[in-house]
Amino acid sequence: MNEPISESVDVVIIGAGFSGLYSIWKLRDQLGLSVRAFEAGDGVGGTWYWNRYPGARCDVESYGYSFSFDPELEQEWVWTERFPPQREIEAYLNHVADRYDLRRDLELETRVTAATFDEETARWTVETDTNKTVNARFLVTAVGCLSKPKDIDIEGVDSFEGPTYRTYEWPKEEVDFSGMRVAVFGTGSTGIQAIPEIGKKAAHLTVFQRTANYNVPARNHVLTPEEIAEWKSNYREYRQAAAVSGAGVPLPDPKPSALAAPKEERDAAYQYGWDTGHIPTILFSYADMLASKEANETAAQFIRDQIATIVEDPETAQMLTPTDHAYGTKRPPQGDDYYETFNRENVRLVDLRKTPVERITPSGVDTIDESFEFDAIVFATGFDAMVGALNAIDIRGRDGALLRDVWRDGPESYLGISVAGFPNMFTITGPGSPSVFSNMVVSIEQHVDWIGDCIAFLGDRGASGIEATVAAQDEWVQHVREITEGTLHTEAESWYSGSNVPGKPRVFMPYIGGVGAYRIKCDEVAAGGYEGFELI
Ligand code: NA7
Repeated sequence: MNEPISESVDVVIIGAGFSGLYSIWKLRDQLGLSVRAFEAGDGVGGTWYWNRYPGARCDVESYGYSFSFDPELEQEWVWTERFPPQREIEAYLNHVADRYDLRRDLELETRVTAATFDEETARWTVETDTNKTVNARFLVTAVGCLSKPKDIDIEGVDSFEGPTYRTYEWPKEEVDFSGMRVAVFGTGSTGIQAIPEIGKKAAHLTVFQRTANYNVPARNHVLTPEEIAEWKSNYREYRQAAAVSGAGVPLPDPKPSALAAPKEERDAAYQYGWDTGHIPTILFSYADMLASKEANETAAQFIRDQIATIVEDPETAQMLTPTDHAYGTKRPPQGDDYYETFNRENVRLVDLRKTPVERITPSGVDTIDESFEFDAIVFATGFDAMVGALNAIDIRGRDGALLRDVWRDGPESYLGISVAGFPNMFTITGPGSPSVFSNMVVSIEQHVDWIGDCIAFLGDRGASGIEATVAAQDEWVQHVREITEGTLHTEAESWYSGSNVPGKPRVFMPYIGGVGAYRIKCDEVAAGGYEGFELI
């Protein structure tokens, strides 16, 4: 900490995506606090600033994937498609930043490198890569759950002489793949969205698949004026239902058991989901879907049957058919024209389980039995999810303890919003909260509102801060673990549990108890005078 303090504020906010922008508004304009927000990108948007790859789109419906805090905002903004494309979400967040004059307290192109808690003053000192040092009473991390890309663990990756693209850091200018031989690595949600778009443009596309995935079509479409009017006339009711729902999206209650249901009923539910792009009809129609392998298998087999129907070449169809994990235990992707893309003459699938990659070469890719030549390579290989962006910052709490050391064996938090030993720090959608198991915007608003109430409470009490107790944190961690145990999630290789990153501890990180139940718990904690916390 060599630089002199350049500014002293009530709150430093790290990030300017949905959570950072809403935090500025809430804490500054509603609570009257002084705030300073930092954002590494040169624009606002967070996830939706960085992930501008072809086909990038949210899989929550646009009218639901938006702020609810201002009814005027929701009435004036027009979403044009059922599932919003990246460019429209980025435009929306720019509109929000301008409409509420959020930029005046935001510094772009500025990465927070360190944050240190001073026990004497109960304040944080925050340092940036622009040599700014800001002193703040509260630290709010709004860094996103999927914002630190995982390292590309393929030998020779730097030797390739053509252009390489990471979906997470896609150039702002359009990348023209026409006439090119392109490789794509990765068939998660990102690859599944990008592959059909790249397949349409490239002279030839080779998809290197490690794990076959269950994709359900999105059935995206341009919204009609009638559909838009319908959303807007029911918006308030929708918001209320979303806030108390399981996943931040209002859904009918699931029926008890897929196994108990007659096959015709089950298949009709799955077919409806497949035909309409209403993915919850497949994943959440039965309560035992993620609890019983046999129940899950009914949906998994339904999707496998669709793949066999769509994909013309039987060998390719077989390679695309997932058999090694239950449906929904990896983040279920949703995208249009994915399986159909493999019927194109210019698209080829390579199964890395059968023929692993040996290395990337200056001119392409060598698998154990073939050399491929490429003009460009695209990596859609995923993220160091939930903790990567937090661990990338030197966050030091009491006794100089580094957060990433404290979390060496996996993240532990109280309610996913607070960490014992790190007073006055709030982690929006942190590990241990519903976060990625929900409509992120709903969970972000709930967290930021809770933080605002908590800071107001501290003001009323004249307290200088708040800290989770170890006992409350242990109990919460235990609860998060218990509700995951006995589900199929514990068996799967997934970024939910860190298994996609070599060496990362295997801990299932999100809270799967549901947005509504979680909100009740957080409200009870607050109503009880912030039970499980100590005031400092
Ligand atoms: P994911 O879901 O982690 O997908 C990454 C994909 O990349 C997945 O198919 C991986 O296979 C594959 N991968 C990763 N490393 C390699 C290597 N070394 N070689 C070949 N293939 C590899 O990330 P996404 O970006 O698609 O999605 C992240 C979330 O963003 C998404 O779920 C939404 O919430 C938004 P694997 O399955 O590990 O075998």
